[in-house]
Amino acid sequence: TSDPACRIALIGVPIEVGTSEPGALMGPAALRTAGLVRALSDLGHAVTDHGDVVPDEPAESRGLAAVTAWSRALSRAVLAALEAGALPLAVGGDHSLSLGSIDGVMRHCASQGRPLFVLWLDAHADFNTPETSPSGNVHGMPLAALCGEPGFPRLFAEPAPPPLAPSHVHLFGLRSIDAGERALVTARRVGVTDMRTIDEFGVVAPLRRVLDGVSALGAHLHVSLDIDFLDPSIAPGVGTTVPGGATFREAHLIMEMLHDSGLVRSLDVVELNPFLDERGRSARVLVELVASLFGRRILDRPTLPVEAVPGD
Ligand code: 4U7
Ligand code: MN
Ligand code: MN
Ligand code: MN
Repeated sequence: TSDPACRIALIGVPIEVGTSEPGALMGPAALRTAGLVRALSDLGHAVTDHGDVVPDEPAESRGLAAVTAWSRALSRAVLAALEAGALPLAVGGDHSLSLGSIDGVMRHCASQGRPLFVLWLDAHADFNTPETSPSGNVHGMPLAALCGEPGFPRLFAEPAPPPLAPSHVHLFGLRSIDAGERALVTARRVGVTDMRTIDEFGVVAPLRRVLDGVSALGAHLHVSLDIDFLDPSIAPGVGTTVPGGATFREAHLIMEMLHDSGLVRSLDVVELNPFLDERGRSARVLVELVASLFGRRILDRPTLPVEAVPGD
């Protein structure tokens, strides 16, 4: 995204079979209403709206089988976008959609022999398995499935790509984790910047460390932005609110740093629930943040080293 302009493939994923709170299926429509395409094309990007993904089989019930029907279709759309040289932007929809988007990205990376790194901006770890999940909701499980934890039925089309390396996943903004997933996240050595770390060090130092690692790996960076990463006071339109999230300024700065890094090659924006929102506030905040990730800035200058902070 450091190029002056890029091709962006917008893919709507109105899925809510991964959650027990109805309303997320309205997310893509709300983001379009809030002006997502316009915000990105105003920055000079060539945006193609591919409309909404259609699941492979009609999926009415909740759970893993229904999510699979969506994720296989989304995986193909994401892979096609990457193969066409575009940056896929999957907008949801609940977080189970990342099973499909990241499966598509993994296939692309495997074909290029390129490592993949996933930055997970979320209040939650989303590392439950069907065994550890207290709720049974699939939106709390995508990372465990992608990292090859046992207990999942065949989610991905054959031949499935090799699983995601847990050491190439970084949870950023974590403040709610269940006992079972905490044990897994620790045992698998998933990278974590929790809210306490952000309280102590701010967002800049931890994120720079992550981005330096990604750049040293030469990896494709996939960013998965769960709206509950943000504090519910600025983004109330979400089913699973957890107090004590990122402020608007923190989230905004993260987006600017991601843009400046030039490393982001694919993006999910998930968990917006317009039915729970207040007059479109949360959708508008997300559009602002996505625009910052794609290069909207106050003045033309990159992130500065601390010594170089402009003064008088
Ligand atoms: B989200 C939860 F138990 N961990 O598994 C679960 F707290 O995509 C919440 O991050 C999952 O919003 C939240 O159900 C999923 C719960
Ligand atoms: Mn999530
Ligand atoms: Mn979450
Ligand atoms: Mn949520």
